[in-house]
Amino acid sequence: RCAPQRLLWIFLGVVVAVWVTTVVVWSGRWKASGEDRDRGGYGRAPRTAVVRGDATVHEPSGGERPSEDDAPTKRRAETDAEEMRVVTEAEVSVTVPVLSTLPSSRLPSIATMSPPPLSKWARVFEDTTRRGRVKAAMKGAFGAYGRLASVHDELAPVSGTGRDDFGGIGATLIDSLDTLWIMGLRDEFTAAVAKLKEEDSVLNLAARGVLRTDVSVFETNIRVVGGLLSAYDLSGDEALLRIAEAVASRLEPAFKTPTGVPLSFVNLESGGAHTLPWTHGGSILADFGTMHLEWATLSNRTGDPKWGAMTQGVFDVIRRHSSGKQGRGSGTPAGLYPVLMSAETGEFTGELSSFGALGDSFYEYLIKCWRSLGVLEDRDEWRRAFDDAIAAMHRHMLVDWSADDTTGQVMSYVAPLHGGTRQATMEHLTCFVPGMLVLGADDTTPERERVYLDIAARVARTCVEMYRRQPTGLSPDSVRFNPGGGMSAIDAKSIQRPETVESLFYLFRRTGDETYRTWAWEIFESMEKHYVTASGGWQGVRDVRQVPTQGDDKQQSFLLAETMKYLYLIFSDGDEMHLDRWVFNTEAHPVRITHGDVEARHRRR
Ligand code: DMJ
Repeated sequence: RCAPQRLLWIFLGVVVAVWVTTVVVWSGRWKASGEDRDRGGYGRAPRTAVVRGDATVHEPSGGERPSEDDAPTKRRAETDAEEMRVVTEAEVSVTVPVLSTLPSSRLPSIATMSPPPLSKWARVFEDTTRRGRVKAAMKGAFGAYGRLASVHDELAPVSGTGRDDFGGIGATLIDSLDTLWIMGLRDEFTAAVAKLKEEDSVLNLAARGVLRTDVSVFETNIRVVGGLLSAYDLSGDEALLRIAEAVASRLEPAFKTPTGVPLSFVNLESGGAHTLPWTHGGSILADFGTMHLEWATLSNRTGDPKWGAMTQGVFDVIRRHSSGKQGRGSGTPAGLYPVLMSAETGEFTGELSSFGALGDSFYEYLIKCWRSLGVLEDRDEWRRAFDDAIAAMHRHMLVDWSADDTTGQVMSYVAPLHGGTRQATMEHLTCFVPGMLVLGADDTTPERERVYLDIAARVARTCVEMYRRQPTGLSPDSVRFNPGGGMSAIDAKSIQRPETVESLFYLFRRTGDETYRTWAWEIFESMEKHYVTASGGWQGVRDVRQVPTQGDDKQQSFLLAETMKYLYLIFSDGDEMHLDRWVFNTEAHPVRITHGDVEARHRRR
């Protein structure tokens, strides 16, 4: 009897439900598109990001280039209770900057970042006091350079003059830019950029090819091209990108070899290129193998594919010619590479393979390019080359030589191989290895992750020990490991190198273990005690075994680019230069991680 009435009520209920749903959906869409316009109107769709309980997703908001100082929008997972949870984000994408002034044929289309990888970084917070001390040290060192050696490559802080060991192109000024920016020293940054941009600045002369000087292709790439790219990514000043491209074009003649593998030095004016006499015509692995991060980034930012194509070509030669030489002939185990190569034939030469001088940053760039370059040509090959190298290093080079009395922590070192024979030595340069392994431990199998982090901790402990065993608290440049757990200096100088504090920075960001900060602080205090001179500039120490110390009257440009920066960042909040957003080149110049298809579309034909 009541059926018609009940049907009418059901019908009215459905109509009301449909109406309410429509209103809710449309008002949501209107609101989202309004927010999108407010961000600069790139029309990106809202996305959903999955956030681990301990992770922070903090991509910068929309259309403008964000800066670390601008307090980017941080969206924290509100509770650690859940292991994983889903967070709806209006947008988690970043626009790769493009130059609107470039001819349209060279413009890459806008590439969109994928959601950031689910890295396992610890949540760490700023230590304001210590960070402030590092910043003050940077101010002192940079101020002395500016007063006494401005636009020279480096400062001689005791003589009060400049030195030009990198071709006289103002290496320290360029190397310092991003450190100044990150530390919030914006007046100094602005003044430095203005000086570099002057029509007749040494950098502009170098970029125009009117400076008749030979420069190292590697050093100019990591310091100048890398430094300018980083300053561009941080500040958005397009002039810096243009100068970086012009400098790269002065390095380009070094690549004009039968294989496309560059020679080590090039004349900025004539383009004449050569190798170092002691290499007997060989190019150096750590030189030609440490360029792709910068040159692929240059292609990405300018839209000109040729830079990345040239250095991808070098990787192709390395892979093509390595298999024949590994495991036989040179005595280099499969997975590792001799440190010299003929640019004529592409054949590896020499007997040394090493994670120290001549080899180091080649291995570092395998993992950094894999992790950071978005669509990387032969991407799996880069990762495989890295994992193979670490497996070979583990098997043939890694030695446990002692253990910490208190904690029981095993200490290991990474030895170089001569003709396949392991040497009981390690250079301070090799102390970058733990940091590299922390990056390699991300986004891999649980087993590899465990092994990489374990080796990283063991090698880092040795590097710290290299400092602790000296009366100065400074590490020798290279050491020998003696039977019975002893260590002696081979090269006793200490020249403000960054590698140990660099690794402590990565380990701290990954684990949140305060021990790494404590060790970094010990090192900083030793450095400050022995390096600072009356002028405020810093100098190296000739023999770390002797107190009082004798200085070397040289303030390294990498002190300002690397050592100061990593020390500052280890005492910073984990969101500052977050490692899911930035990759540091081998001179510690951060460039924004690019995900997307720009490189793929502009790939060499
Ligand atoms: C820096 O110039 C770079 O880190 C390079 O890769 C090798 N090491 C020096 C500083 O020690």
